[in-house]
Amino acid sequence: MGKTLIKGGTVVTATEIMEADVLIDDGKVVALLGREHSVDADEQIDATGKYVMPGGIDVHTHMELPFGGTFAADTFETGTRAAAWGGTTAIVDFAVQTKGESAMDGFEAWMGKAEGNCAIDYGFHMITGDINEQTLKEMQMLVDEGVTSFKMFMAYPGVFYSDDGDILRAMQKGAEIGATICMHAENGIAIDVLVEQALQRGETDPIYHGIVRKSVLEGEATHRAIKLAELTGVPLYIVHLSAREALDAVIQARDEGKNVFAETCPQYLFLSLDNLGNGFDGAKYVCSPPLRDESEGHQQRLWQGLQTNDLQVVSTDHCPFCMGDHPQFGTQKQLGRDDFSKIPNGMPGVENRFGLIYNGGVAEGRISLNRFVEIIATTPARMFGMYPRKGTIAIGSDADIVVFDPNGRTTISVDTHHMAVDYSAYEGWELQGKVETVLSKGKTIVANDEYLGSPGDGAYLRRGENQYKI
Ligand code: DUC
Ligand code: ZN
Ligand code: ZN
Repeated sequence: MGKTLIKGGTVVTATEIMEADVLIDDGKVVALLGREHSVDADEQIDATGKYVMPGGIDVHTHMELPFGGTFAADTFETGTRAAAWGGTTAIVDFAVQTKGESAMDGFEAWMGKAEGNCAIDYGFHMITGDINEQTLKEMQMLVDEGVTSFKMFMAYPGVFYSDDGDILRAMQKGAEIGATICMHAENGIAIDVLVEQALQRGETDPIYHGIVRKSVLEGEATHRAIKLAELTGVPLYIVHLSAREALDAVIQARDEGKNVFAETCPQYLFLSLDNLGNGFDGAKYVCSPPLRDESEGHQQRLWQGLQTNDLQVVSTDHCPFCMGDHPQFGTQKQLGRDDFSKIPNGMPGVENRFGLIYNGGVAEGRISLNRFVEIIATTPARMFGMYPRKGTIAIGSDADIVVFDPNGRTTISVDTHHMAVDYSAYEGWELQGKVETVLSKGKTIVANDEYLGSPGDGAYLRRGENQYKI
C-alpha cells in the first residue's frame, strides 16, 4: 500500500481541532502537516471544508447472536460492512459461552464466524453464561487471547442469567486478572413475575414489554452490581444504561471514586415507550432494557450524563431481527405475535450511531465536537484497551479515519441502509452531516457513495486492560 494524504480538512480529536493534512503510510498515520508543505502521496483525498475524525468504535454489537429461537439478522460480513458505511471502523462484539459449554469453545466459535468476513477490525467480549471452576480458569486464558472483558446478565433467567453468587465469583476473578465486568443490569427474576402477570391479564402486545420491565428494576440491579463490584475492586462497565434510576447509582459510585463506568445507546437518547405502541409494529422497538416512558425524563438525564462524563460511551447494542422472514434465519419478530415475551429482543443501529449522535449531539448543540469524538471513538478505545492504536488520529495510530461533511445531509431509510434487516428504527429521519469517506488501516473502504472494501479487510483485535482503571 502506498502513501495517502488527506488534504485540506479540519482534524478533530478528543482534545484538538486543527487545520492539518494527514499523511498515511503502511496503514498508519505517519505525520500531521501544516498546510505549507511539499509532501506528495500516491493517493490524495480532498477534505476541504470537512472534518477528519477518528473512525467510530462501537463496543457493543451482536452479529449472528442466537436469541429467542433465531439469530440476529446481520452476519459479521453484512454487519461490519454496514458499520463501515456509517463511519464505524472497529467493533467489539460478544462471543457467547452457553450453559454447559466451555468459554474457550465459545470464543473459538465466534472467532470462526468472524474470520475472513469482516470489513473492519473486530474484538470480542465474552458472555459468560455459566460460571464454574473451568470458566474461572478460562477467564485468564481469554485475557491472554485479548478478551479482557466479560459480560454477565442479571436478566434472562434460564438463558444468560447469573445469580449474585456467580457474579461475585466472576468479579473476584476479574479483579485478579485485570479484566472488566460488563453488566446487563435488570432484575430478571422480578421482571419475569411481572411478565407472567401481564400475560395472564391478556396483555400480549409489544407495548407491555416496555411496561413490565420497570426502570426501577434497572436501577436496583445497577446498584446491586456496583455493590458487588465494590467488594472485589473489579472495574464495572454498565452496558446499555437506559434509566435515570440506573444513572443515579452510577453517579453516586463515580462520586465515591469507584471503578464504575457506563454506556448508553442511541435508542435510549432518541426513542421512547411511545414507539412500542401502534400494535405489533412496536415489535420493531423491542429491546432490553426497553425504551423508556419519556414523561419520566430519562432522555434528558442521559444527555446530561454524557455532558458530565457520568456516561462515557455511546454504543449501539446492534442486534437486529426482521419483521418479516429473514432469508437465512426464518421467522424473527413474528415469533412474538401473540406474546410480547417471545419477541426476539434487539434493534438495528450499527450503521446509524455516528450520524445520529453527531446530529443530536453536535448539530443540536448538546455536546462539543471534541466530546463527540471522545464518546464515539476515544473513550471506547481506552475503556477496552485499544488506545492509542485506535480511537485517535496521532502519529503511529492505525489510519482508521472518517472524512465527515458537516454541511452534508443524511436520510435514514430501510431503502438505503446496508444492514441485513427489513426496517429502520429511524425511518425517514433527516440528519445534518454525512459520512463521506471511510478509511480502515489506510485503505479507503467507502468513498463517493460506493463500498470499496472486501470481506477480510478487518482483523482480530487483541485488546489490553481497561485504561481508566484507578
Ligand atoms: N438486549 C437486547 O435487546 N438484545 C440482545 C441482548 C440484550 O441484552
Ligand atoms: Zn444486554
Ligand atoms: Zn447487548
